Amino acid sequence: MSDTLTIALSKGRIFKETLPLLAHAGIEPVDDPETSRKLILDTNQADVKLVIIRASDVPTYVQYGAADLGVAGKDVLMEHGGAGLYEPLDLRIARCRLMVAGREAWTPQTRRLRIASKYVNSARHYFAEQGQQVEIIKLYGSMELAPLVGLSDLIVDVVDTGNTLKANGLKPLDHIADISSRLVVNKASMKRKHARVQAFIDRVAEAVERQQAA
Ligand code: PRT
Ligand code: MG
Repeated sequence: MSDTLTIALSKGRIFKETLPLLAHAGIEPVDDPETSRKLILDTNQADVKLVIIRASDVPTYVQYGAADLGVAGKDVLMEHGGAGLYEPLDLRIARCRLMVAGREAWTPQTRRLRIASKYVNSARHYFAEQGQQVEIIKLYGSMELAPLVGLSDLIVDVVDTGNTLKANGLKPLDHIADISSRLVVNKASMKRKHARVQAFIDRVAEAVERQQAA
C-alpha cells in the first residue's frame, strides 16, 4: 500500500490543459471540477487525489506539503517566490506574456507612476530595473479598468490574444516575461516519495515532449 499522491490544480485553462498530461501518466479524474462542487477529486487511481484551488494558492499548498505536486503559472510562481518548491518541468501550457499595458507608451517621469496589478512583486522589480519610481496599487482582478477610471497610469497583467486590452482601449507596451505553467513539487515529498514522484514527472515530461512534436 503506497502513500497517496495529492496534486493541486486550478479550474479553467490549467485544469483543461493539464488533463491530457495526467491521462498520459494514467490518471483520470472521476468528477469534472467545472460541474462538481467537490474540492477533492478522486481519480481512477485510488492513491491519487486532485485538489482544486485558486490558481494563486497552488504554490502555497505545495510549499506546505498540503499537496505533493501542483501546476502553476510562472506568473504566479514569480509572485510566490518559490520557497519550499522544486520546479522540475515546464509544461508549456496556458502560455501568455506578462506585460506592461496602458493607454499610450510611457516615458520615464520624475513623478512616481501608478501601476495597478495583482503582480506586485514582478511589477516592482520591473520598474526598479527601468529606474522608474512607481507606486504599486494591488488589485485582485479586472486590472484593465484601472487606467480608464484614473486609478493608475499603467497596468501589469498577463496577455494572451490581447483582445481584452484592445476592448478597453489599452495597448500592450513592454514585454516583461514569457509565461507558461510549471509542474511544482514539495521539497519533502520529493525526498519521501521519491520513486513515485520521479516516475510521475517522467511520464508527464514524455507527454509534454509528445505534445510539442505533434
Ligand atoms: O481566476 P482566478 O482569479 O482564480 O485566478 P487566475 O485568473 O490567475 O486563474 P486563471 O485560471 O484565469 O489563470 C491561470 C493561469 O493561466 C495564469 O496564472 C496564467 O499563467 C495563465 N494564463 C494564460 C492566463 C491567460 N493566458 C490569460 N489570458 N491567465 C489570465 N489571462 C487573462 C488575461 O489577463 C485577460 O484578462 O485572460 C483574459 C483574456 O486574455 P486575452 O489577452 O486573450 O484577451
Ligand atoms: Mg481568471
